[in-house]
Amino acid sequence: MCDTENPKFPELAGLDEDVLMPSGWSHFNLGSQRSQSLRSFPAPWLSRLGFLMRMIFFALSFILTITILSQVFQNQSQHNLEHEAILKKLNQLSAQLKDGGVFQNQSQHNLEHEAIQKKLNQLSAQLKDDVDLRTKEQVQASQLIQQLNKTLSTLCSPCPCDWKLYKDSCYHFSVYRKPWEAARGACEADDSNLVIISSSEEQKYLNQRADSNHRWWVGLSDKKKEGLWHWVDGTTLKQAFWNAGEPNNAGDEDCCELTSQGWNDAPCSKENFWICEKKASSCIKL
Ligand SMILES: [Ca+2]
Ligand SMILES: [Ca+2]
Repeated sequence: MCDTENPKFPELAGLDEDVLMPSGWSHFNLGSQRSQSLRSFPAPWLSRLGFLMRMIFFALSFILTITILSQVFQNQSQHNLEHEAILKKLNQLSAQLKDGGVFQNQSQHNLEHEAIQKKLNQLSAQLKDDVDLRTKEQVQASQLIQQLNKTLSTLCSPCPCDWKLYKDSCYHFSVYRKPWEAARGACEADDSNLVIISSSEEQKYLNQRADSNHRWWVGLSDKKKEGLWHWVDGTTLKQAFWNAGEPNNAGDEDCCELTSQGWNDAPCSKENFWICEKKASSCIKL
């Protein structure tokens, strides 16, 4: 017989709706009518709904667990790879250190450094030898130049053969007499001029060289203007060596003559010996 009064799940038939509903549902105010509806809802459906919810909760929990475990394993795998790479590098360094690779490179560098230092020392020694050789050659060249200059000085004649050399000038003492202008002309014909006395040393030299028994024309006159003495090169007289009381222009005396005592103004027409002067030739020096 089929008993419709007995439910298929008799164990649920006697339970209250608060027991069959999920936790917390009872807090909702379903009202007496809703409560009445649930009481009239068939018990098998309530049982199936609870089972379905448990399955969904279980499935979600399972998926979440799988996801977390997958992430953990993935991170662990990456860490393992990094660890393996570091370990591999350490093994390589250990092997290199073991077979002396590092020290071998250092030793090679030391050898190269020693080779470079040795080469530098050789170049330095070679440079010093070159400098010593250059110095020796310069000394020899200097000695040779001095010897050549000495030889040239013996060959060099700064003055003509019948002229006298004093400092930078050559002097010619005439052997006959002429008036002042003719004597000046004779000097100019010989590429010189009547002597210009420009220092006490020159004056002393001429007094020593000239025959004291004669009087000698020098290149000084006041022919252009009385009392204003000029040298033959146009310069005015600055340092004079007149005899005492001279120049006195006694009888129109406009030309200067050298005597054993000093200078005297005398008539230019008077015939005297004369002294020519010209610059000495410079010998070539190395
Ligand atoms: Ca005069
Ligand atoms: Ca005089």
